[in-house]
Amino acid sequence: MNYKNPIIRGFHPDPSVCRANGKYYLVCSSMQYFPGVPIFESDDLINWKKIGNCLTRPSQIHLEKVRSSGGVFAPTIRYNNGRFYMTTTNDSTHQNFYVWTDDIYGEWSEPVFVDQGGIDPSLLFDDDGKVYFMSNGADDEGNYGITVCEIDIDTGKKLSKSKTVWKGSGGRYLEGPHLYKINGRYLLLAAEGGTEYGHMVTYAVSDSVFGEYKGYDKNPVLTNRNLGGYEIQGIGHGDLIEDYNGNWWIVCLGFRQIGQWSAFHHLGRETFLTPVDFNGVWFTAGTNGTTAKEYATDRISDSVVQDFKTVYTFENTNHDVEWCYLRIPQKDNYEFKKDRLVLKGTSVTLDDCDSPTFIGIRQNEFNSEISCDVSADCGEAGITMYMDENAHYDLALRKNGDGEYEVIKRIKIGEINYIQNSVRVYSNSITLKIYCSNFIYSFAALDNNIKHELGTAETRLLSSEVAGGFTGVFAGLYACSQHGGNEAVFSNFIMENKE
Ligand code: 6LW
Repeated sequence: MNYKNPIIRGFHPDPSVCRANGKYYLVCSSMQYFPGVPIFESDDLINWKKIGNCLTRPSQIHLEKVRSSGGVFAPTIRYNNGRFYMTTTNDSTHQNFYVWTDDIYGEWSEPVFVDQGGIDPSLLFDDDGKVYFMSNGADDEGNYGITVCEIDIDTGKKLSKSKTVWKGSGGRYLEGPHLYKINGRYLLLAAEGGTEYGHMVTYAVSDSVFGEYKGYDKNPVLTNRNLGGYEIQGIGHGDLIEDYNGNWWIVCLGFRQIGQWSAFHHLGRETFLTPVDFNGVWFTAGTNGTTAKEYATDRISDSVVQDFKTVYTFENTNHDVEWCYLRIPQKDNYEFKKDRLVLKGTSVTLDDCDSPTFIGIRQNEFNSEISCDVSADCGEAGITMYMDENAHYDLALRKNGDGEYEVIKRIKIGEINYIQNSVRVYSNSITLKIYCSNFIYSFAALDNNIKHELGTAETRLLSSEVAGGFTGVFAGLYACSQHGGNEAVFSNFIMENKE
């Protein structure tokens, strides 16, 4: 069969994968968004369905006023003896912890903290029953690198010293460690080069868990850093998986740049699947060590068809699963009816590093059309293409000082914050439309079937290269009001992706 990368599109970075009960499960980072750590399920490694989130209760994760791209960093998912474990870092509190569940469709436990620093924790359940915890932190002697300790999985308590076992192949930002026991040897996978254009996957092997580790002599085993002008960049931070037929793969992150010679990406880091070949102890990955946009593979049956969801509506999405809030939401400000959503605005705006009344869904393709009916009597309510509080484009209905309704288009890029266009409308119930393409967003509004064009804005200015950070653009529905108390009704939401 042929499959296309990325396999999970839009902001889904730092993937980690495990298998259990005949299926595959995958998690990603979620940063300042809530609920935290989305979980996907698959039968074939190609088609992934979002089934929930690991961190669904404020008691599990501190996110209040955390900086954008802080919060929940790279997670790892593992399955052992009937139980799923997800370990991650809250980068804003500098704590590593794990949560567990015996029911992948249910709630996860309260956090169990582990007293080892660094980011990107992972777990190895060894075949002798011991459990190892690793991260990219310092060890008990103050050495930096990939650091491992043994833990008691019931309490999170360390049963050994933390020991730095590998310093990587020489790239900057050694992170994302995952340790495996394969054919009696320990294999340590890591990311180096930083999560941008120099990103890569490297590894080392050892006969014993605490080392000594010998690096693969052709590291990096996987990187797109030399593929100038190729759409897919930033390949790195992977997790190995052996499928149910004995084939090996890496899920890893990467991103799609907006144009061949336009090194900007605004959809965030996404999840890719790369075939792996083991040759005894060592493995190679991808197409000469790179990840391609499309693979023809006989490892997956021809009867598997890759099926991307292209239409998102209120009716066909589960708001608890597919939609996200910023930080910890005030739940009373969100009321879901069957076919509409009522939002109550507060004085917190999209420019604040806080929790405005906002609910968003990831923009997961370059070409997309977004439309929603909005009605509101006061305040401001609309759709935002939101990267973070310093980079967003808003299209909204609002009542101006003279008591008239208008549709505004706001540009917020760093210190630039202005209403770049506005048009008078005669109804307090209008349709907002945003057309997304690689390079521009176009904005329009329909007032009693009269279409007003509000011009365009560049996607580039919402990209990670301009705005910074580790997230990707969301299409968000929002409401705000200087004096609080406005109620806005959203209906007929549709985001439709085009090829
Ligand atoms: C993550 C780190 C990284 O923790 O980005 O790509 C950080 N690598 O490993 C945030 O996603």
